[in-house]
Amino acid sequence: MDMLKTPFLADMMRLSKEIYAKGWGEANGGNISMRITPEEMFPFQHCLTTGITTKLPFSLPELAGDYFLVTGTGVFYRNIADYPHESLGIVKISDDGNKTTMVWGYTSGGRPTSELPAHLLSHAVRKKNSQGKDKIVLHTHATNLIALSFVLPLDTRVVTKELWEMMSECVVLFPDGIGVMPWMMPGSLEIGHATAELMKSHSLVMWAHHGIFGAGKNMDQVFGLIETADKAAEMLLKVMAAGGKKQAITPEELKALANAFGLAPLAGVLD
Ligand code: 2HA
Ligand code: ZN
Repeated sequence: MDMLKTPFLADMMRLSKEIYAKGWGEANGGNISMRITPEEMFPFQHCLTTGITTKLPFSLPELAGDYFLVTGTGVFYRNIADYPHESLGIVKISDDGNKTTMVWGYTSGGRPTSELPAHLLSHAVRKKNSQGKDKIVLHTHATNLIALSFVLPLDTRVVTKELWEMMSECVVLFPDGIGVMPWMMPGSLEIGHATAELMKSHSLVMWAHHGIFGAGKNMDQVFGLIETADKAAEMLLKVMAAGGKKQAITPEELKALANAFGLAPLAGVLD
């Protein structure tokens, strides 16, 4: 079977088009990674080769042997579906967890995204936290969330409460809130470690004045999570522009809503 026909590649190509259509992936902005287990990759072993091995600046034994389908550096979201072999690639993590080997894609001299540290460090955290369910890390330049990072205090609990208040879905889709971090150097090891630290307790992490990181079990879920948070941010910006809130869903109502879904909202937001 051709690698392009696998559900991994099909999902990646479909969602990258949607991200571009949303206006969240201008030029080479944003990147995606998908964890593929050795068992899931087994039927496609014949499609793999052994390419360049690169040492990682950290060791992630929790990801040893896993495969990652990752967008290439400099790749434009709008071109991924038309040029998948050039735009995408698969790397395998070594048995000691501190090297990657390219095993598919990245033709024309490509290599994984500059944000690979943030992706792999986040995957390690989310894999552990979700007992292996979380497979996707998606970074995109979600317009309204970026705009919001200029007008709200850069505080996890403040931003979380403002978004939850905008519509009922928010507390249900991200009861663990949105982790907020200041602007940091894109592609650096520091931004990677800071993101992964927040991913221990939040499935969404806001990179102030830059974009959003989301994690979850599949592409549709993570896309939906970011789409919902960005819509809430869009409404909040409209409400601010219209003169500010006159009323909103109350903390008691938000608690009751989370309770109705058996969810525990992030502590310290509604008290
Ligand atoms: O790949 O989005 O954060 C371009 C970026 C860096
Ligand atoms: Zn970015």
